[in-house]
This record gives sequence, C-alpha cells and structure tokens, in this order.
Amino acid sequence: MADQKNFFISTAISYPNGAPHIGHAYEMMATDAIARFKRLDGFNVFFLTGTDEHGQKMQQTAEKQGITAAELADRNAPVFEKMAKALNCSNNDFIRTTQARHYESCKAIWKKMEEAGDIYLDSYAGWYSVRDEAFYAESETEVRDDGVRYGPQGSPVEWTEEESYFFRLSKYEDKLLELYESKPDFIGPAERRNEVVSFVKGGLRDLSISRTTFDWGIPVPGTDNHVMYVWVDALTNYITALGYPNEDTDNFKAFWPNAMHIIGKDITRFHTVYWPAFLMSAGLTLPSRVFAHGFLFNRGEKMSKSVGNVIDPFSLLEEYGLDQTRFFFMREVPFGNDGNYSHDAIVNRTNADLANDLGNLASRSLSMIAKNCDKQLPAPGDFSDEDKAILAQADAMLEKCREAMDRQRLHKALEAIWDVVGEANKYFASQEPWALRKTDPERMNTVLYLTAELIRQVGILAQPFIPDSAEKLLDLLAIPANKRSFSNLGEAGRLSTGTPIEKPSPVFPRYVEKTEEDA
Ligand code: ME8
Repeated sequence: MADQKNFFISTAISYPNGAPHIGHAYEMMATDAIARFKRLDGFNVFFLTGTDEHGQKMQQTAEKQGITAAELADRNAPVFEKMAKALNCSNNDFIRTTQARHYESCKAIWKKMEEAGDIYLDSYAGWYSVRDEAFYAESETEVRDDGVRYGPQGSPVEWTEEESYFFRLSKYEDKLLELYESKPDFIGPAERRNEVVSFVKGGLRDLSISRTTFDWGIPVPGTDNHVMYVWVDALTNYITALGYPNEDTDNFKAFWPNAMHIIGKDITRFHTVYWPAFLMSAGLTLPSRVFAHGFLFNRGEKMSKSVGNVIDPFSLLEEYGLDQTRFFFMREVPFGNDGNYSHDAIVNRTNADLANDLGNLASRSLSMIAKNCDKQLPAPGDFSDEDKAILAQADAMLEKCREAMDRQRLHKALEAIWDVVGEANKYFASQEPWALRKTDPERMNTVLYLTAELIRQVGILAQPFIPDSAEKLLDLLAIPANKRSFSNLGEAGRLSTGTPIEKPSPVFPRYVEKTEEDA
C-alpha cells in the first residue's frame, strides 16, 4: 500500500527560554539520522522539529530578564533553528507554537475533546512544577532537608489553587492499558514502557488543562480568562505541522498514520499517557511509536579546561567537526541509555574509527588504484572464499542496520557498519596488495576492487549518520547521486570496472591536541 511508505518523525519541541544545549542537539542529530535512514531506505519522510514557546516557565524567565515572553521566544527560537542547520538536520518544517496555524489547531482539538464530553470546569488545588510544567500528586513529591518540596524530576513544586478546566483522563485508564498491551511497540525502550504501565495501573486522576493565573498561552475557546495548559498546546504541534485541523491535507493523510516521536525520558508521561488520551478523545489516530532517549552528562574535566564551554553545541561542532560530533554521540551512547561525553572520548572515536579505520583505508586503497591502475577501477579476477565471505558480510549490513534502526538502536547500526570497516582493514592488511603489485598484479586488482566495493557500501550506509563525509567518500568512488540509496547496496549497485578514481583527498582529518600556546 502506498501509505505504508510514508514516515513521520519528530523531536520534542524545545523551550526557547535559553540557548540550546547539548541535550537538544543530541535529540536533533539522532532524529535526523533516523529520518535520513528512512529516506535512503525508500520512505517518504516528514521530519519535524521546533520550539515550545508558551507557558509559565517562558513567562517567568522573560520577567526575570525584563522582557516579554514573546520577545524571549523571538530571541531564542532562531538560535534553535540555526542549530538545526548547523547540525545538518534534514527537517522538513520548523514549528513555533506561537504561529497562527498552531492557534487554530489547538482550538480545534480542544473543541473536539469538549464535544466528546471530556472537558469540565472545576478548580485545581495541588502541586505544580514550573520547570517541568507539570502537575504532581502529593505522593510524587517530597520535602527535602532544605525545607523545599520537590517533584519526581528533582525540580521544586509550588502550591497552586485556581479555577481550571479538567480533562477526563481517568476515563482513559483502561483504554490506555489496552493500548500498551495490544501495541507493545507503542513505547520504547522497555524500561520506559514498564514505568508508564505501572504509573497508569496506579490510577489516573483527571488532568488540569487550563490556567488562569497568567496569560502567556493559547486562549481557551469561549472563555476570556483561561489559557491552555502548555502541554495541551505543545503536544498538538505534531498535528498542526501536518495541516490539522484540516484532516484532508495530503500531509495529514499521508504522514499521521505512521508517526513516531523521539523524546527525552523526562517527558515520557506526557507523550505516552496524556497525548494518546487527547487523541483518542478527539477521535484521531495515535502515533505508532514513542521512543525516549536518555540524558547526556559531561564528565570530562579536560573538556571544559581546554576548550571552554563545550556544553554549547555550536562550540562543540567548531571544536570537533560536524560529522565527528554526530558520529561520536550516535556511536558512543546506546540510544535509550544515559550517556557521558568527554574530550578524550570524542577524540578517540574521531581518530580511531573515522580517521584511522575508515579514512586511512579509503586513502590507502584508492591512492593505490589511482597510482597503479591508470586512475581507473580495475577489473577483479575470480573471488576467493575469503573475498566472498567479506563481500557477503558487507551485503548483509543493510538487514542488520534496518533491524537496529527499527528499534532506534542507532549505535548497533553503526556497530554493524564499523564491523565491516574493521574486517576490511584486516583484509587489506593481510592481502598486502602493495606486495602483489609485483608478484600477482591480477590478484592486486581483485583486492583493490573489492576494498573499493566495501568502501562504497560503508559509504552508502554511513550517510544517515555522517552525511557530509559519506558524500565525500562516495564522490571519491564517482558514485552518481542516483546510485546512493539503499536499493543500490549489495549486488544491485556493484562498482563497475573502469570507474574513474583520482588520488583521494582526505575525508576525515585527525583531531590534533592543542598545545599550551594554541589555547
Ligand atoms: O521538555 N540530555 O522542552 P525542553 C538529553 N518543551 N536530552 C535532553 C537533556 C539532556 N541533558 N535535557 C533535555 C520540553 N533533553 C518540552 C517538550 S514536546 C511536545 C514539548 C531533551 O527544552 C528533553 O528530554 O526541556 C526533550 O526531549 C528535549 O530535550 C527538549 O527539552
């Protein structure tokens, strides 16, 4: 079916109450890699990211800075957009929740939930965390030694009492449990799924979904003093971007039925409890999967000493390079787990996996072709068993990567690709084509042809993760633009004898430590 080939993927939309940090960058890079992977694998992809601009957190931060919340959003949202570009994100849209299209969409979903009989007026008295923009039951909070009461994510909560509209979340308890049961893939990874299931099994209380004590939000239709709770507004961004409230747009019809949300683990409850309940209430299709990644921590002292504030994603890119940064985070941190990063760890990955293993292999083998084979890919002779085995391993990469990427195991996909890089290095070293040049030039041709073919397949599969470098690698092999998708992997796109091969320019520069004088 045609619609099976469509794929929607989103990041969370970030609060622009400050400049973006590495956690935001991490989520964008990883989501971009999945989006690119799917495109190369033949899917029609819509990748969405953006900023979440309403709510009390934005209003309070703006007040502290002596500006309006709108000014704060206008100052920071462009920095998030700039970061998406700097990270080479292939997003199809960048949504800001202050846009007119989004007001329409939120009003429409609110009215649908109201028509379903799921919204009623009451008053809220309970704990609220501005930092998390979340209501918490008293049992989820604790008073610490400092006398302050904290919520489950470690942010302070304050007592809030105000008139509020409520959403009948309690009505959806069984339906949600049924959803988790019948669609075990709805929430990933498993730890997050288990947490959500036990939270819902613990009983759901109706949710306060409007605020009256401040006005930085989308007005509740038919009232003059309520603004929507920021999470009602924020979650709705995903369908706004596809054209909602018009469910007949091509994008809505094509993409909403196969939607995946990539988020951080701290906002799982909003995406896997509230959001599906709102959608069920409004009579809309649910996303097919919500995957929560872990948190990043900077553990390396050396990093901050030698480079300054590297938590800032822009300086990280400047210091280590775009693809180096993308590769490091995706290869090093199992997606779904928390992860640490440090200067040494980034340098190790950059120099070992990229510069040495892939970069050197490409430059040594392709230089030999340029020099010894008349700048043309030589014709291979018969393949030995060893040749056949390594080619088979390369041909099998796509299936392994697909399987890993379907579970959002980005690090496993990269591991499968770099296993082949490792094997290719061993093959090249053990075959000694430089020695064969004199003793058995035909065999040298076979070894060089095969090494180039391995690099081709690695280059094609590495594109989602390190797009610019993979492009350079494929350029060195003169692979035409229309031969770079995954359908060209394996037998289908084998390199042709006679392909022009110039002396290669380096693809992956080594990271060289700065000396005291440079710093
Ligand atoms: O939560 N490591 O926005 P946000 C990894 N506006 N990921 C991190 C992180 C870290 N140290 N810190 C934050 C919001 N994130 C809401 C989302 S979606 C409808 C509304 C992740 O700016 C975080 O988990 O606080 C979230 O997925 C994203 O960055 C934006 O966080």
